[in-house]
Amino acid sequence: MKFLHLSDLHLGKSLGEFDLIRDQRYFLERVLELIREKGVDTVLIAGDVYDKSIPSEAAVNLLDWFINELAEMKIHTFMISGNHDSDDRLNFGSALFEARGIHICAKFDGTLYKRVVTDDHGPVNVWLLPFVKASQVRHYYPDEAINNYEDAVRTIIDHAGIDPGERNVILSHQFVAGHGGNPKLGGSEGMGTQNVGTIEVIGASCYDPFDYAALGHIHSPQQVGRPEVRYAGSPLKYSLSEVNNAKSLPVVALEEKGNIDIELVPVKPLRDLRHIKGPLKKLLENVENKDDFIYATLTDEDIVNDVMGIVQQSYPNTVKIDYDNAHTREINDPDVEGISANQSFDDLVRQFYLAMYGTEISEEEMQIMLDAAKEAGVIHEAD
Ligand SMILES: [Mn+2]
Repeated sequence: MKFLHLSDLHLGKSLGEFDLIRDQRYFLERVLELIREKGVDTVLIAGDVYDKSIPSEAAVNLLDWFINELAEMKIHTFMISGNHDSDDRLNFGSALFEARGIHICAKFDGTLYKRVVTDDHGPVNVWLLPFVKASQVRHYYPDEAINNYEDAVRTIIDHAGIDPGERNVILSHQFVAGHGGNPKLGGSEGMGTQNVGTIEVIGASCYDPFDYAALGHIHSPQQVGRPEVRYAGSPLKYSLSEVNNAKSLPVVALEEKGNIDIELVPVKPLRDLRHIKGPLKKLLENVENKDDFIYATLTDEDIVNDVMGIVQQSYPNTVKIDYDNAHTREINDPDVEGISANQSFDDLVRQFYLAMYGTEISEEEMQIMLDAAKEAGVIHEAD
């Protein structure tokens, strides 16, 4: 079996005001090329197929086209839902699609869904676990102690009756951490930082029974623990924080039990997302790949009027412009000299306000600060 691992397609997503559907179509065309080139027979899509629970028409059309192409090419395709997908909508037609080798499992019904693919070395069990919350799993296993997401996933896997002597592959969309700590986030996962290090984190050892775990959820491609427990990552840079995040696709040859080879194939986007930095004049001197998405940081000391309009004449797909100059550095790194430990709360607030706004704080605003500080326990009535 030779499979290609995809995840977090987020079909229908935009970057700032720019629609990415052309870029996503381009990516999926490259996937089809890669399938032919590498002799891939199976495609795994590990959730967040769509960007929204009610996807756009363009996104639905794109997925429709893609799975039709896969079916025509007789590629076994396995797909689960992620936290961005609507379970019911993604599940549409799944019973009918089975007959054409398109296996969609978007709704958790209490059991781990299994399909068997046979190759020259015998059967490969492909297990599909759509995104689940602990509460959903508790409903099916009322007698198990399920206090967090790890308990939930372990319970499902423990009840699946996995034969460790056979070859087993799982698709799962969860927040998985290795022994070394949490995975490196891409930045466009769309989850709050409060999720990191809490009940949603699942230890990579949950996936020990599997020869390969095709994970989705984290947008930065990486292995978690061992190389065979892996996030494919999103196909495109979906946020400015991913500007230096090189995307790749795992192409995995699963031979007989214990013999697995993972090749990471770099992905070249239709339009890259790049960060450029320098004085405006210099940045616009040598314009390269003008259709790329641009995040520009200007080092000019003076603010330029209608700077977006000016930059977009050279780079029409400019997403964001900010400044790095003496003024912004002062705001980001205020001068803390001249503050001493025995200054009163009032004095510190007055000083800070003056530094930020260049004017004295009003008595009314001061009172709001004092009330808030008392409520937060920063100062006490007697202070
Ligand atoms: Mn995602």
